[in-house]
Amino acid sequence: PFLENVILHNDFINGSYNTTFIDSTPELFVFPKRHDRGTKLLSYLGYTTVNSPAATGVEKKPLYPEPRLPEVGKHSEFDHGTKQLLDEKGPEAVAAWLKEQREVLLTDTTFRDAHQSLLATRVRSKDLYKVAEPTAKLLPNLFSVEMWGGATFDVSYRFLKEDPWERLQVLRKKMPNVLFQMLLRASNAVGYKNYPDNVIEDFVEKSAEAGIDVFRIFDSLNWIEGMKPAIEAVRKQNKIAEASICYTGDILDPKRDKYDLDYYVRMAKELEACGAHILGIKDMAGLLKPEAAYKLIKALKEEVSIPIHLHTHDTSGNGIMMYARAVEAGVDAVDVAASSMAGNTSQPSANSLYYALENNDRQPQVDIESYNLLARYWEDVRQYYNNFESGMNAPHPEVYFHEMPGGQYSNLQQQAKAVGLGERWDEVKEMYRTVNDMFGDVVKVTPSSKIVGDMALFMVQNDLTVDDVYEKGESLDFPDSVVEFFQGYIGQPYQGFPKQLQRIILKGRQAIETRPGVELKPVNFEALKEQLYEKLDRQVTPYEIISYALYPKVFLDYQKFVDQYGDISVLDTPAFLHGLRLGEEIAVEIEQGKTLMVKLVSVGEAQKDGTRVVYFELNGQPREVIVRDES
Ligand code: 3PY
Ligand code: ZN
Repeated sequence: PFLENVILHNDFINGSYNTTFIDSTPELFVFPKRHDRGTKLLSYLGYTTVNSPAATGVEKKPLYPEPRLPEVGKHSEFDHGTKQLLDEKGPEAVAAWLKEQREVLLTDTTFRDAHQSLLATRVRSKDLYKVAEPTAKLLPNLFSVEMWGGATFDVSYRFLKEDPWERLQVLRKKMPNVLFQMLLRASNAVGYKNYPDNVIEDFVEKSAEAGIDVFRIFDSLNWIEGMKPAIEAVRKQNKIAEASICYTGDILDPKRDKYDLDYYVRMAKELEACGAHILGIKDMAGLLKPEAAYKLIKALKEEVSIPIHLHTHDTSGNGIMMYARAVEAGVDAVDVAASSMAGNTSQPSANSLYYALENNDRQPQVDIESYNLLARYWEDVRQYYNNFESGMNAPHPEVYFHEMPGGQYSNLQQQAKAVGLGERWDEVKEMYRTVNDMFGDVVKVTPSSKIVGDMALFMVQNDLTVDDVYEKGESLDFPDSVVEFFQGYIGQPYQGFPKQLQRIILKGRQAIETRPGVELKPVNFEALKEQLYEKLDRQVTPYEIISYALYPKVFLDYQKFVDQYGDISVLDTPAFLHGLRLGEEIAVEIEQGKTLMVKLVSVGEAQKDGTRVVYFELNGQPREVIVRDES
């Protein structure tokens, strides 16, 4: 829906095209099936209305106030920001500039990690688009906005039924002045397994082209070998490679000496040598305590010459205090979220950090009144997503025990509920720690964290103890992700695998010690293009090809959904999640200047075949759709 097609292209209109035109601009040959968008939309709304908890009387569709959006008022233009610096001077200049600044710079994660960590990544593009321009105009001094990558790619297709590339491209237009940052899981891209090197290279190239400037690259086992192709690919695009250390354990606890200060300093130096422009410290679970942060940052500032960017999750409630110590030790930038989307499993609050550093010469230089107004918008929007909240309403220092990443907490909780373990969540958390110790104390971040989570669920579900695994392992059917992990398919953990457990889990299967990307056959993009053409019966874009390469099933399911229901990203979030109330009328702008008025008139009785007729008015005309009642 986002790309124009050929008949609108100037070269086509002017007749100045030749036979390479199809090959060089395939995106122009994508003809959206325009017919009957109204019916498709009604089918979706009918289905959602009948099957949402609101319709079944389990709960009522709430009434939401219009989110309070700040006025941009005097800001008719966008002030120049870090994006202009990168475009004009390149990544080295941005790194040098960052290091020179006296104040601590901020990355705002509200558009990505904050909602990944609080709301299971469910915030929709529509809610981001509304606040994008105000954010860019009111906060032009941010170092960057983290708005893509991590789980957002998969969740867009899978649950939101949106195209993640479109999100990136639209936001880029609305926010032209601030660096865009994404989280890249190195050789796992935005997925849960290693991909062939040429997939990583192509994905980075497309992401850069669509608008990403800063790539925070990490490997889920801190295995630098696995990060090299991604670092190379980013450098090749002349974008910023923020190569990151994942922080785990506790450098001040002599009993946790696997990951000590030396380990992190060594890794930092290696990443600098690999061509990192910025050193990221990714404290994905929020385990870095204030005094440890001071010691770590002090040591790293002495040992590496690139700027240091610190990321944490405020799960324990100690985030602001930790940042204050890191700022004292000289950290160059930190990750924060708008206050109403901060705290707990999310990042520490930007607004609170601002006040915490008042009268400190490193206080961030942002307009706090604007930031407070932006937080009001998010306070309202967050209500929409109430069903995805984790229920963690207070500081959770227990994280120092289970060590679960902030971005995983609410997702694993959903996963546990889905397999009937909702009531045994405490046991799952305990088991998560037990599995970590069994696996030899591993770095836990996507996808290694998911593997630890899968094993924990498996053990709780089957009432297995550690001894059971060792004694009955031969007869147990371990989760695929666990088997693949012990085969070395996501890389090599620091100090290797626990050998006995590896033998039990692999049951004679071979393990590799080389980088999986070297073993995997490069993807033939031309062949994929043909395959997709066959399946979708239309020309496909390069973005669609790489999405298909990363997530074949998820991508095709999304296409099937769009065929059936059309582009539902145009719906407001309450309608998307709950459908309509009886008698409710909404305006849906299906494209610029074209609005449909949709009113729910009544819902018919359930039929023997499990369907219901749902009666609407579409632009004042009666229309009905038959939907399956699965409630
Ligand atoms: C992700 O990989 O999605 C993460 O947020 C890891 O912390
Ligand atoms: Zn994070």
